[in-house]
Amino acid sequence: MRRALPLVALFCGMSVFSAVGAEKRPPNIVLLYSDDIGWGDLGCYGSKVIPTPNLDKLAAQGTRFTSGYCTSATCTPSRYSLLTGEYAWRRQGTGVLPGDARLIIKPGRPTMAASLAKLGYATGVVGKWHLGLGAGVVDWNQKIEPSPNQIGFTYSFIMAATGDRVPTVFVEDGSVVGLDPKDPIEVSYKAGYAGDPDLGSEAERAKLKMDWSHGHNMALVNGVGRIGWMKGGKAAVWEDETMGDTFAEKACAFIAHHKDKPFFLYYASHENHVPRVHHPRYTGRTPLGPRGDAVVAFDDQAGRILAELDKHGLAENTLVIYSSDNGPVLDDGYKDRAVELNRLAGHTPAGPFRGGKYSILEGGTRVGFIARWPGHTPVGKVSEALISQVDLPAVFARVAGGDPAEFLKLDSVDTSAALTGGAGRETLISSTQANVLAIRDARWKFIPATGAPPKGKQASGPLVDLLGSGEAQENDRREKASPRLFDLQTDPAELRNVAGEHPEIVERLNAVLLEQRARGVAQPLPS
Ligand code: NG6
Ligand code: CA
Repeated sequence: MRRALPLVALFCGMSVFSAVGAEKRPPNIVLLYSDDIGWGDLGCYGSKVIPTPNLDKLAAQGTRFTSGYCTSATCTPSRYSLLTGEYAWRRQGTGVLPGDARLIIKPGRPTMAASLAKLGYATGVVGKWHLGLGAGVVDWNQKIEPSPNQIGFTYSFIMAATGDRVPTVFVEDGSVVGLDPKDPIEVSYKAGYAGDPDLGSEAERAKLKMDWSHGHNMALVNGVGRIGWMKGGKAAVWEDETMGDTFAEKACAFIAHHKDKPFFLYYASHENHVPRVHHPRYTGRTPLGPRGDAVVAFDDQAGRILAELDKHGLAENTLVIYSSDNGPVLDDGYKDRAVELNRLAGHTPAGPFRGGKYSILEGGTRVGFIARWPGHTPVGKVSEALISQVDLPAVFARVAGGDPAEFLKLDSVDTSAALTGGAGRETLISSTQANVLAIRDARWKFIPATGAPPKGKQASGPLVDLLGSGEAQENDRREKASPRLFDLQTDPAELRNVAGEHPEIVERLNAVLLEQRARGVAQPLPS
């Protein structure tokens, strides 16, 4: 299916890509996607206590964006937008999914992977999926369809949802890996199974490898409590400690296998989502405990994948993008001491921003965003261009020599020029799972009032806010009662609401937001 079309012709009007010659094969694309890793967690974004040499090197060899965004402050909606080019808040049923949810992207819809597969790319996803599987009730003992393989991926090696949700098994091309047919798997999000331990009891909790702090008291797997219940499938159950190595190996094998034709690899690491149970070789690599050590594990995985590109001489003709699915969180349901150790080390995982995972403040969606494409991305540049992950389906179609029109009809903007040193978006919308929306332009950010009653105290700064103290929560409630406008240039932490001083800017941004909302909010998913 390799095309012989002159790429230069397809890039007509896009002089930024004129260096791509007619005979040269289209670039490979590798998307390194982390989970819950914040803007401030990487060395190249200012972390002093987490060593991330591989990501730092990637940034030094390419361009590091300071206004790169996921679309939502949680996983499923961000990944939905990333793959479809449509904001998740336009659709119902795109919030954080249980592990037995049906696939929310209907086969036949345009996806980032399908558009590249049509151009002849091998398209692989390795890692955390969290977009559902199957068409209703999944039988984990049969071939599961639809899976990523029915929406554009030619290869998939995934976990269904998250590390803290059952089923705790890998699924490769629709089949559970290592399943013993004599020990079938059952999964339930309604009730436990006979013989399940009571993870609410002190005696059982004392035996856990990592105790839970909220939720995560249902199934017991590998000494860790999870969300949902599971029975059987013992031989297929993953080991949290080796999961990162398994994913990195599968990703490298995919690259090696497809080195002779264009490929797209979506590497969706589980790091540093809870439970943060990583390989013991990472223990103590940071003063932050499992949360910080898991960021080191992610950097290592990225390093292995980048080394695999080098090994096959592929780095020159590969666009590598790094980003994260949502901002950072400290206590996300397990007692891994993240709150205490971050406080002690003075580490600010959301960098200079306030809020984190789940929040409409910048810390929720403004994440690390790095692009390296030798000969195209300016080397060692720091770019302020606005770029959103919802753009990537269009951007990837463009750089692969395809037509991004199917994504431009939705919410993608072709920001490929930003990769080569040019401008990005004019405005960008971010959201929370509860469909709270915010809009920003180069300078200003507007968050409409969400109607909560005003009470509580004043703001206390970024770190305290992320820690979710009672004070910060009170303040949050109070803030939400009025429309908020922040000058991100002078006030990146969003501490000073200047809506009253700039009614014309509020009006302008609100008009764009209303126009966008008028195109659809919380509609049913295409059935
Ligand atoms: C929450 C979980 C949290 C995490 C999150 C999804 C509890 C108490 N909290 O409901 O641990 O799993 O969902 O994270 O169970 S995400 O990054 O996949 O969106
Ligand atoms: Ca996440």
